[in-house]
Amino acid sequence: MGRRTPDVGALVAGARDGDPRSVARLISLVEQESKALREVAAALAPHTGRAQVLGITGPPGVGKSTTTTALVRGLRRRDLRVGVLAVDPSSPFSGGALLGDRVRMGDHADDPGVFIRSMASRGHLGGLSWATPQALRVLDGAGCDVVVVETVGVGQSELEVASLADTTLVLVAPGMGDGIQAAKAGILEVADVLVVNKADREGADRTTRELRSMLTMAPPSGWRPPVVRTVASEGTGIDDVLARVEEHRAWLASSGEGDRRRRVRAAREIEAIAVGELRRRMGDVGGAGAVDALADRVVAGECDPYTAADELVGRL
Ligand SMILES: Nc1nc2c(ncn2[C@@H]2O[C@H](COP(=O)(O)OP(=O)(O)OP(=O)(O)O)[C@@H](O)[C@H]2O)c(=O)[nH]1
Ligand SMILES: [Mg+2]
Repeated sequence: MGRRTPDVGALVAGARDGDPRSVARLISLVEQESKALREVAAALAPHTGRAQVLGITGPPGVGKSTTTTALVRGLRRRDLRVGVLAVDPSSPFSGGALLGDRVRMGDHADDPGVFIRSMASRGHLGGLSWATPQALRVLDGAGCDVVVVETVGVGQSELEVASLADTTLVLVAPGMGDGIQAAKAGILEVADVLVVNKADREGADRTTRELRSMLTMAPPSGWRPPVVRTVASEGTGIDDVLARVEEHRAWLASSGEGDRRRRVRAAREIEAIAVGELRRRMGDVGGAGAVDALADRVVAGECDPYTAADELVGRL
């Protein structure tokens, strides 16, 4: 990476005009943890807060990418501008596109109303917690009405995506990682809309029934996640999903839950940036050597780890 300072003003203006290169460049600045990010964030701030963020999660192979593509098509038919962030927490930063991403790119390559971007977040302190919200801000500021965040791979990120989204879709398929499994993994708790995808397969009825029976109790929040069946590969049921998403959006607005979620989201974002900054400063305090010297004392029993930590924090 060169020392060339990006013209943030021009990039933000370009992004607001819907120039895909400017959007891509700004997201690259996020990936590279560019020093210009503060300026980018400040320039974007007045233009953010409009986009509706849809999180998509579920076990590997359930049809997340296929569903995302179908949703994008449905949203474009409604004349909405759409951003897609495919986040892969398991691979290192590539800055390039993931395979599925390239496939989908082809689908919408000539459509100026769609921005698609992959981000690999391994290697980032805090993973999704730090970089993804900043990329979301770029897409939001670029005028996307809806941003779909899709996670690739498994693990913690399945749950993390929910903390970024206004509305979280949890995908389940019959026969694989079905209802009970999903319940065990805790992903039902983060679902605002449950999607039984691959409804063309045997067992879809059973899975749907199971899920519905698990969700009979209305949660204290007052929103009971609907269960929708789809065949994403054929686009079947996607309009139904979008209708449920729209209902959820209306409920978020009328119940105050939407504002609450956004406040929690902003608080996490601030914390993630602050923690990153503290780590950086900790590195600056005499480098890693400072921690090593304290570690020696803890090993030798001369000092306990709390006292050592206090000492380190005191130097910041
Ligand atoms: N029969 C059937 N196959 C589907 C359906 N939706 C997706 N598939 C297929 O299921 C496979 C996996 O779909 P993906 O969309 O890549 O699933 P994913 O959840 O994104 O997978 P990972 O990113 O690897 O976790 C592909 O071969 C799809 O064509 C469906 O509704 N019915
Ligand atoms: Mg996928």
